[in-house]
Amino acid sequence: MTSTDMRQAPHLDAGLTPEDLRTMYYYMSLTRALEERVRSLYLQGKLVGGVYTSRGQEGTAVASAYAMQPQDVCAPLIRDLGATMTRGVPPRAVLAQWLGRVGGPTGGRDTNLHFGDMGRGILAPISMLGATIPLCAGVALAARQCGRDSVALAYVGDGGSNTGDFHEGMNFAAALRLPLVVIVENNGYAYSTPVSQHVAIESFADRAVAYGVPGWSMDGNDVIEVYRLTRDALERARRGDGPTLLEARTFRMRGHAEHDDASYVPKELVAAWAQRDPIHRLAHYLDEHGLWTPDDQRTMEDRIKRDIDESLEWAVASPMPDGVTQTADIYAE
Ligand SMILES: Cc1ncc(C[n+]2csc(CCOP(=O)(O)OP(=O)(O)O)c2C)c(N)n1
Ligand SMILES: [Mg+2]
Repeated sequence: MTSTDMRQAPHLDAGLTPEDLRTMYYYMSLTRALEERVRSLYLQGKLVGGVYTSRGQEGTAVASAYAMQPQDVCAPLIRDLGATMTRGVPPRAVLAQWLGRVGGPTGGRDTNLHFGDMGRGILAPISMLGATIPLCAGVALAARQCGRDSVALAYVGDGGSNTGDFHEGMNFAAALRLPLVVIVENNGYAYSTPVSQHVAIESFADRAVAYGVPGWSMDGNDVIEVYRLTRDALERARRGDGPTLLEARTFRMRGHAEHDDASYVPKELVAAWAQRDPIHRLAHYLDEHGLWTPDDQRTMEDRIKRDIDESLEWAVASPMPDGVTQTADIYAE
């Protein structure tokens, strides 16, 4: 037996079953396929507003959400649709939301950006970047005060982690040892500004020392690593050891949004990251370890396509809001 044979496969070390890996693959692939469909609707002029996608970052969103417990609360941003869907929001709700239809979670009063699902522990994104860190610190404080066994998980971009809110929220949560996990998604850019031009640190995990909490950097395109470290951070928080700051090293494979051709991103950099695509990597891992068959993959891809086709048909059939409901849920009766 060689030393390679004697090592346990990484998914076994992380406590993941083949079924877990296939489920994560499903949600990553569903996220990408749905965003591709949305992009095509945008190009046809069938939806209004910007189209922001998470292409290349699905591994971080899906694997971190997969590590959460149902009673946990998360605050996904625009690159975290995979987390929203892994927590159970169905494609039809997402598509109706993007199309501004009554059937969407906000009843057609917004399009893509600001919807959550409190029943599934998903806070709606806030446009002011960094604001979800103190918000999630508050959610964590409330959980502790109410005796709930729940952890708050906030996602933030590399750019968003430079805001005052981020530092205040982190420090507050650390001082009170609140059950909070923060994932900084270092995707190389904040709009058109490369990371090397907006911070002087090597790793966003290094910031943790300033708050007195652990900081762990992970390969954001390796679902097994993201799952394992997020789960460990959630467990630390759950047993009362306080916050953890995680950095996910990943890459934004498209422009900031579809109106941005990202011509400022060097082509070689995109090509290098394409080699590390999280979906292809997991497919390769499943092949290599014999954890699925070509038929399993085909069946899954067919199911995703059918599901998106049917969801889109349902969303298109859902009416636009009539205007009368515009102020609903805004003012107290
Ligand atoms: C406090 C604040 N400043 C600026 C903006 C404008 N803005 C929206 S997205 C964005 C870039 C965000 O970059 P990053 O946090 O790295 O997230 P990414 O888009 O890469 O996921 C900026 C500057 C904002 N929404 N909020
Ligand atoms: Mg970024």
